Amino acid sequence: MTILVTGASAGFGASISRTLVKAGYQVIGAARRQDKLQHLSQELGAAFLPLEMDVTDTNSVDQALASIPEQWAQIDLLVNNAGLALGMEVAQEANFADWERMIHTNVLGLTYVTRKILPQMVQNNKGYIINLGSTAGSWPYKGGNVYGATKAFVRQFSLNLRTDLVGTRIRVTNVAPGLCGDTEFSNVRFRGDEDRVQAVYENISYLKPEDIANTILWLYQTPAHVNVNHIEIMPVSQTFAGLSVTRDLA
Ligand code: 8X3
Repeated sequence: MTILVTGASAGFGASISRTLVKAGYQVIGAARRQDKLQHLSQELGAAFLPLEMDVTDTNSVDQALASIPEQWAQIDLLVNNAGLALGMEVAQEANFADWERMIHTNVLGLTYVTRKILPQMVQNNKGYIINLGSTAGSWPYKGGNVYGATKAFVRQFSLNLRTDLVGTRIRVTNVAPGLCGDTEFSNVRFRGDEDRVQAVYENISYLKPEDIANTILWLYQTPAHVNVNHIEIMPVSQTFAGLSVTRDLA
């Protein structure tokens, strides 16, 4: 039984791959950056198969999936982890190219990989799809505009998948993490602006990638009759802000 993790070269994806290999599973780690995947491959050994794949390029996904060796080809768990946030400007000032790239990766990339893998799972009447959503998909925040909307898509797509899969044994979960550090998330979002990145995590006990990886391991190991539809995880240091009201706005 094989697990396919997208965005495996760093952050959540690398941690999920590590945790699942250590738990005894065989993991295909898909990503664009081959140098990083090779490092992970050296670390994890024969139970890890690095796979060059750009989820935003349908040809790349097709070729990558077609190149999986026979003994790895039966995907039992797909972890749709590849995704990113770009920028935090308010909508009226945001860079449209950033919006396009987030939609392309977080929405189109995730749906394309899912559409490719799902028929095999349905044919076997067995499989599990775990999508990486975000608290940003449920809780709006300033500057979250399109990033949050892509993650709301991921949450609803996960629920709708389960609806289509009625009568099958295929499980689907949306995993929605809140503030998490020790990943490239904020470096990518703020384009390497170290001061802004550090400000996000200053004096905060944030979630670690291992927290998410352990959640995914737990989900995968729940009994076959259990389906967790949606799981949201925040660090204790984070909670809700409530609605905002502007006074004297006639
Ligand atoms: C990560 C959580 O709050 O940075 O998706 O959007 S947040």
